[in-house]
Amino acid sequence: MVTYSEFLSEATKFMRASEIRELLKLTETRKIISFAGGLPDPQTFPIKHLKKIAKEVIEKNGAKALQYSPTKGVTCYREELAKFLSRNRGLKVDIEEIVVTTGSQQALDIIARTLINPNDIVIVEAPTYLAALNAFRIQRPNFIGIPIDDNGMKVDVLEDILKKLRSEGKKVKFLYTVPIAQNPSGVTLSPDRKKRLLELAEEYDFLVVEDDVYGLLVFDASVDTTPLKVIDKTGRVIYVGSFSKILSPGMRLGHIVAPKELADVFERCKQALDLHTPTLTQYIAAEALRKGIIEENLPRIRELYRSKRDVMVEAIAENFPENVWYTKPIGGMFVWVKLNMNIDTKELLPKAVERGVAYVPGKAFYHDMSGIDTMRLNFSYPSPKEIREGIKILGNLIKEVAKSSQ
Ligand code: PMP
Ligand code: G9A
Repeated sequence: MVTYSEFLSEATKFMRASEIRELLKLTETRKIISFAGGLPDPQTFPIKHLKKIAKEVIEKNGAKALQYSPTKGVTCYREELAKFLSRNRGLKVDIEEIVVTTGSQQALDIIARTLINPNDIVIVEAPTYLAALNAFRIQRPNFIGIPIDDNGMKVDVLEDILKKLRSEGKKVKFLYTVPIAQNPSGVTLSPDRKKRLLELAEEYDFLVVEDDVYGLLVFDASVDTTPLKVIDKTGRVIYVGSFSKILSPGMRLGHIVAPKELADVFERCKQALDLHTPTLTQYIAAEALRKGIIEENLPRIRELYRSKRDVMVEAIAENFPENVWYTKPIGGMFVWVKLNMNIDTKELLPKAVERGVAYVPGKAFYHDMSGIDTMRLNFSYPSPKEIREGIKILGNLIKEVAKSSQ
């Protein structure tokens, strides 16, 4: 008998199972209304276009598209990506500042590996994207969480913490933020706070990792969606993007945009991880970008998600107890709920699943596993009918449990 645990590295102790991925196994095998994983609605995939492009790419460019390719990414794809980011996010970048990653999840892993030493201070929103916490955690940072409100991270609280850290002789390595339509809460950082955040980064000398995966999924045209990287004048922002939410997550196309000196370090790190992101998907995406397919599709995706958000928010207002607090996101894929009662949403989950509904308990989105009475509800994947049904089931369950615990 081999005792495998004796052979495992120290690092494995810090590898947490992702609640989202574990729930995905459950929702894939059971007939259930899933408000759990942040899956795009498959209706948004431009299947017809991609079928045609994939065929053309293999026929005309097969020798290159099926070959190994550079670690930073296929040149023609990075060129198209740079143009796309300029047109849609106002970013002016040289292709040497771009590292194409295997999903933006890999970007977070690369950033963790190249920037974090054990015990370094990493600041995150509380709550924040749980798989970012899991990627960072393996490098053993000390997390500090900053609370959020309807205008995103509370920058005044951040400032107080930075002052205190400085008085203790401590420095922050980087701050990770999802400024627009945040995962999990759906809130968006206000323009004043963006400006102040960058001033603080300068004053206290830390880097900012901007995760912009929902930056183009905003339904309310009046909201300012300027990336921090566009406002940044001093090169402190490392920008992370992805085509998972606006093209296809299965293609696994993410990217980091950073000053060349850093991009070169990220490239070295990626060489050891997977040599490069699949060449074929980069060729297909380059052609999709050239043909303007994503831009053509975006208004339709936004409208679809806006209408699903409306259905969810209305259903919550109708079916959940009155003192529950929930966000009304201007974009993205999630509504965040705080029950404001003595209910542990992790304990509630098996009961919800028994009744045919899944969600992600909020705890895992907190660096310190607080937020016991919170939950994240995805509205992009379920149909409007399922949203109405599922929220009703969940609302009734919450009311029952609240009553029985009184
Ligand atoms: N960042 C955030 C904030 C996300 O929500 C996600 C996916 N849910 C990712 C990164 C990773 O996405 P991908 O690897 O598919 O680009
Ligand atoms: O399937 C995944 O793990 C990606 C989704 C992320 C999320 O639900 O936040």
